[in-house]
Amino acid sequence: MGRDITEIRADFPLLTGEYAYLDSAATSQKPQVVIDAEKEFYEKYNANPLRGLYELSVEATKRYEEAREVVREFIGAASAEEIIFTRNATESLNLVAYSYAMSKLQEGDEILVTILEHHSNFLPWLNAAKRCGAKVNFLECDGQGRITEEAFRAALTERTVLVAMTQISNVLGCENDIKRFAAITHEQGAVFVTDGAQSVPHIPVNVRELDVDFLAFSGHKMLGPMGIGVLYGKRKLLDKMPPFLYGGEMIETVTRTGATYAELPHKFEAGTVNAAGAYGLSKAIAYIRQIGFDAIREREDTLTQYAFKRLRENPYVTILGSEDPADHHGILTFQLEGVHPHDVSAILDESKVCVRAGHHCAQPLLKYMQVPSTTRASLAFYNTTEEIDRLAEALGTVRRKLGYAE
Ligand code: C6P
Repeated sequence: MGRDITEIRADFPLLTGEYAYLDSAATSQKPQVVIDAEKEFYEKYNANPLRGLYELSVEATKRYEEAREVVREFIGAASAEEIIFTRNATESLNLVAYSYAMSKLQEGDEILVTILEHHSNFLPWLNAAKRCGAKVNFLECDGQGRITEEAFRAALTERTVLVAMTQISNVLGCENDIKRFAAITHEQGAVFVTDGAQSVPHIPVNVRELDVDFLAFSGHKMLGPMGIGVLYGKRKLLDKMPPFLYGGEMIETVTRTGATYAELPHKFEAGTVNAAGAYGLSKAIAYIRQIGFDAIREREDTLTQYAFKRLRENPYVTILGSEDPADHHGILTFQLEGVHPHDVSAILDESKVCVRAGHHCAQPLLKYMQVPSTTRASLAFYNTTEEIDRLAEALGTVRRKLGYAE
C-alpha cells in the first residue's frame, strides 16, 4: 500500500485504537473527508435539488448529479441514467422486485436464488413470487460455499425468469463467478440480478464486463454515509419498468386522472433525494480510488491470513466456509465450542472488540449449514494485526470466563 497504515487510520476518527472494529461487513468506518462532505453539503449547497430554479438549488442539483457520474464511472456503467440512488442495497433490490419482477412474472414462472443470499436478496423475490403465483427455487452450495456451474445449469429451467445472486457472501466471504453465471442466465433468456453489498467495497466491479442486468449496493459499507444506496440497471430494462414509488419529482405531467413519468433516472427517485448522502458517497469513492483496489486486496488478504492463523490457534474455534483464507474476502464467521455467539460477542465487547453475532440476516444459509447462530469478524483494509491479536486474546478468555476448565 502506498500510504502507511498509521497515516491511513488517522483519516478515520473512530480508528483511534480504543476499539478493535471488526464489523466492517455490517458497516464500514467513515473517513473524515466523507463526514466533512455531508457537513459541507448542508453548509454550502443546501437547497432542495432538482426543484428550485435559483442558484443555490442549481448548485445542490449539480453536486447530486456529479455524484451520480462518479458512481457511474466507478462501476463502469454506460450512462448516468442507469444509476438510481436509493437508501441502501435492500431498497435497490426491492425496487427491482416490485417494478421489474411483479410486472413480468406470470403464474408458474420461477426465480432462482442461491442459499448464500442475505434476506434482502431473497425476501423481495419471495414476496414478488407469491403475489404473482410464481415460485422461488434455491440453489445450494457445497461446504466451502461454492456453487458449481453444473449445479447452476441444472437449476435453471425454461420457466426461470430471473436469477438473484450475491457476488460475495456476507457469512462465508466466498465469491461467485458472476460473469460466468450471468452469461449462462442470458443464454436461457432470463435476467441476472447481483447483490454487490459485500463486493463493491472490496473488489473492482464493472457492470459491463460482468454483463449483469442489475447491481445493488449500499454506500455505508464502502466508507460512505448511511441512507444512500445504488441500483444499477441496464437502460433497456429500466426504460420499460413502471415506477416503484409515486409522488413528487418522478413525474412529467399530472392530471386528475393520471400522470406521465419522468425520464431515467428520476422516474425511480420519488420525493426529496438524499443529495448530501450522494455527495458523501462520491467522496468515499474518491477515497477508495486513492487507496486503490490492488492495495485494498493485498492488505485485506494479508489480514485475513493472519486472522485465520490466530483463530486456528484456539482449539475450540471452527471457521465456516473455505479452508483457504484467500476465499474469504476478510470475512471470518466462526463458532466457539460450547458458547453462544451472543455471549462471545458480549465478552469480546468487554475488551472493546466489535464483532457481529447471530444469523447475519441469512437464516436459510445457517439452517442449511446446520448452525443456529455464529460470531463474525469482518475486516477492512484499515484494520491491523494488533486488532486481530486483541480478538484472538479476548476470544481465548471467553470459555474460562464462562466456567469451562480451559
Ligand atoms: N449485511 C451484515 O452485517 P443494507 O442493510 O440494505 O445496507 O444491506 C443489505 C445487505 C444485502 N446484501 C448483503 C450481501 C449484505 O451483507 C447486506 C447487509 C449486513 O452482513 C447487515 S445485515
